[in-house]
Parts: sequence; structure tokens; C-alpha cells
Amino acid sequence: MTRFHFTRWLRFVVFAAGLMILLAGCARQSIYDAHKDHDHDHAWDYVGDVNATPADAVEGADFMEAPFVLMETVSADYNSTTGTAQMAIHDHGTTVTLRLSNLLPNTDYISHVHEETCSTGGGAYYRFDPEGDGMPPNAIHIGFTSDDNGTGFMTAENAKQVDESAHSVIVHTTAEVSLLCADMQ
Ligand SMILES: [Cu+2]
Repeated sequence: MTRFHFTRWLRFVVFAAGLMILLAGCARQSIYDAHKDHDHDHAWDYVGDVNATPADAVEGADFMEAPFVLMETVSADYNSTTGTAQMAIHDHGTTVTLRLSNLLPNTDYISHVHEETCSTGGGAYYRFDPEGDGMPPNAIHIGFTSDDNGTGFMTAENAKQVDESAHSVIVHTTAEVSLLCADMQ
């Protein structure tokens, strides 16, 4: 290969790699765009907005609060983890707020509203339309990252009101190990 051809080939490879990264980013973005509330700016809104009004500050709501308890599948890393889940059902839908302490620091977690109680492991995701999928906005997913001290805080909003079959909130690792559960109603 001549130097000229090698340079052109190298430029093509760099260009192609850049294009693939860009396209992967767009595909990822579009999944979230499809679900997000367009009143907000960024792609992760559908799994929470740290600046949203927390459940315990929503006026005139049907308010519930429950402590998180450790689930059977939890590792010893979480022996001292504590926290609460709050749910506010109100005229504009449902607000869920999580507050946790002594998680692993700087770690991503995912949480969902589930349709069964903690004693039965929570069962499936709660779905507003039982015939629909388990993704927002038809389900409530709450994603967050713990801070340097292992504190987690996030609020997720949904425009619909959950019914009485929204029984629990479960926090998982990103590998879907169930860690903590709160019985809401
Ligand atoms: Cu879950």
C-alpha cells in the first residue's frame, strides 16, 4: 500500500468510526425522545428529574410514604442502606420520589413501580394500560446515580394516576439484581 492510499484508508476508518458512534448516540437518544415529556429538555426525563417537585411537596395529593427494606437477593454491600419511597397521586398524575442513604458511591441504580407487594418479590412492572408495554410512559421507571457519599435522590412524574394495583417500589442494580423494596399500598 502506498503512503497515499494508506492515509486515505486511515481517514476513511476514522470517519466511519466517528459516524458509527454518532449514529449509536442518535439511536439511543431517539428511544428516550419517544418517551420523554416534551416540556423538559433532556433525554433522561422519563426516568426522573432531580429538580421535579418531590412527592411530599405536591399539594392536595393522596400521599404515601414507606421505608425501603432489603430484599433476599441483596448483597452485604447494602446492609446499612436505608431510605424511603414516596408516592403522590394528584390531579396531574403520579409523582414518585426516592431518598436513599448508604448505597455504593457514584453508582447507577434503576427503580420501578411494581404490581405486587414486597413479600412476593414485587412481580411485574405496574402498567397503566395492562395491555401495553412495561416502558415509560406506560410504567414508572426511576433511574438515578448515587453521590460520593452513597446518597440517592430522584423524582419521577407520570401524567396518569396509578390505581390500587401499584403496590411497591423496587430498587435494582443496573444488572437487575433486586436490592430494596418499599410497600406503598
Ligand atoms: Cu423493578
